[in-house]
Amino acid sequence: MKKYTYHLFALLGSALMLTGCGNQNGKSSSNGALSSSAAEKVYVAPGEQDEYYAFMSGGYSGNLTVYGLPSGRMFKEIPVFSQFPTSGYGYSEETKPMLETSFGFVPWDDSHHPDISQTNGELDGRWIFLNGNNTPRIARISLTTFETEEIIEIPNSAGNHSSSFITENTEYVVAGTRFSVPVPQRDMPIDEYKGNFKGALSFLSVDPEHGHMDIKFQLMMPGFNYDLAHPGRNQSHGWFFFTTYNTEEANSLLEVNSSQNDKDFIAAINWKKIEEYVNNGGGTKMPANYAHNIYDEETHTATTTMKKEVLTVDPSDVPGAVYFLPTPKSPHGVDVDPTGEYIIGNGKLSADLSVHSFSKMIAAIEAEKFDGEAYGIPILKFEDVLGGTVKSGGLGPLHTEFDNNGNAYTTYFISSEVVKWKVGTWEVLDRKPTYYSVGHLMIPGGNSRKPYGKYAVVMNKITKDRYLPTGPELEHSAQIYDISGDKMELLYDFPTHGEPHYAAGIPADMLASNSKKIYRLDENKHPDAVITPDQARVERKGNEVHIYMSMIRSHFTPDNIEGVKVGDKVYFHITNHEQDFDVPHGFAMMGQNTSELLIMPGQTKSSVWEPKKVGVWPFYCTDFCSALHQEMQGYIRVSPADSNIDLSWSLGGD
Ligand code: RUQ
Ligand code: CUA
Repeated sequence: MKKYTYHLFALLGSALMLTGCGNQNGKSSSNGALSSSAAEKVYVAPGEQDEYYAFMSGGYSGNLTVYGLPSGRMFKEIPVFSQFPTSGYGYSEETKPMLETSFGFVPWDDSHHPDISQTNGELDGRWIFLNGNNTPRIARISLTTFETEEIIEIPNSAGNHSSSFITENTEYVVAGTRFSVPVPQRDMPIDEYKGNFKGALSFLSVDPEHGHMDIKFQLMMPGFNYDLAHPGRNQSHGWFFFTTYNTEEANSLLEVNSSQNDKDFIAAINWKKIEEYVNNGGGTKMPANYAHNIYDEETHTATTTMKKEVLTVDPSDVPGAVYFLPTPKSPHGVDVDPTGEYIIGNGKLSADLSVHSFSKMIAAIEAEKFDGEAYGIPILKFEDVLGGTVKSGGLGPLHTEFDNNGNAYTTYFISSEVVKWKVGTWEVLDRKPTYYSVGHLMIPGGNSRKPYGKYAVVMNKITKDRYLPTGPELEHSAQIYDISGDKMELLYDFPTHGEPHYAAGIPADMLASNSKKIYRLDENKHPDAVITPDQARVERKGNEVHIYMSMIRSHFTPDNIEGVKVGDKVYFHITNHEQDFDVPHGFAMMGQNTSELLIMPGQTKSSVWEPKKVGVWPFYCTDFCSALHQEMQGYIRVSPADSNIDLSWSLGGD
């Protein structure tokens, strides 16, 4: 039996390769079919601007990229979980703490799901959240500075994948574990997984004013894999839905062993009920160790606090808070429609799409119509909660988003297509091929109460022949469809950096006018800032040398420094005195074992240099800032460790 199933999956795998990439005959149909109006629809003339921002997760780049829609032009890469030499993020002394964890400095992660903050279920444009999958973390990025402002580590979690999704008023950002693990972590045989590992679903409260995150509670669920999540909205606000797979609790060869059960579950969590329980003193405080890193915009500096405790909740202690909805085998995405009534959970190996009904779920709960329980959690009956089935003929449904006309759009990985269907009638309205093997899709506002519609961006896992070849590695590919008419129209392909799993889109006018232009020098509270050039100086403290420097077009103050010795630890503290938009200066020191610093107008950044060789070593500005950018340079004289050259500094001989 085992062998048989194994072969079945091997077969399915090769079918996937065939159908996934078999659409390549599309070369003529995919290109030739495009009308000239498609070109017009994505053409943003020189000097004009895009209609939407799209924030694409950077996957294994650990970062977040910012694109314009409909043009598909990339505007920026925002460093989040990865060191980023382009700006010095994670290299500068101020930002190194952002990447601290309980495992020490972790300069990389795998980010999957950006989600924009909401008020009353609508995008509000304040922050965007992003998950770190590998070393479980959640980041909050400001949508005024487009900088990462906060990262919190998630204890008791592993493979932080069903994250980072937010509730209707940004009450919580939710982080679920993909891999269940021993809680607390301990040395134990792997094959004792079943019944002993736990799946932590973490609810992080978000301070409404500053956005600061805090783990309010962790729900300790059975040891399944919690793959994706989405909040309820409107009538289902107060609930959160998580897909599970591996309800078999297998610990090896999951491609076979976790596909034994005909149905897995969507876990429905009444977080309001648990919140109330916790607010009344419920839950168990558990020792933990996790990093909370906050970047302060006034001091331009991040600090790390190690937190020592987390509040855990056992679902069986809060009756009525957690239920399981049977869902066809190994579901991946779970998506809730704008009305909050329908919960779409997809068996990712199936052809049909089952849709759960929230009101039927509530009715079944009230009637106590259960079909047994799992670890004390009641299981509802599939038929009792089934709202409808989309019979589409596609294969491998993954993710669904919604437009503003009551339609849903589902991606099918195995048959490489996106299928449009009507919410409520379950009728398939249209289908279009994707090139190739689509994962998520994104419609601006498409996971809120108020989708903006107009465009759908699908994110493909395989790129193949879409662009000129660039060696074995190709960037992933996104495709934009016009969804304003009855039929979807493919408009454009554009490459995306890293692997964009999910994305979030928002109308440009909600962000553009709030985008920060400079940091005001008179508000700079960095303790090592040089606010006026006469504060520039060099100080020695034992073998530490601190250089307090300013920069403005087109010189550093000071630019000649002597008296530094081999064995010293030299700190550069550099303040950019520009107060004009779009005039950063860079700083790079020859032989320094770190990246450049890219310093924004009014900002202070620091880095360390341990000179190893005697000589006169140059530094320079890395960002072409004026006609005399090449003149923006300086020298540091490094003398032997035992030299008695006095410390001195100057600019233009003074
Ligand atoms: S996903 S594998 Cu959101 Cu479909 Cu990460
Ligand atoms: Cu400053 Cu180039």
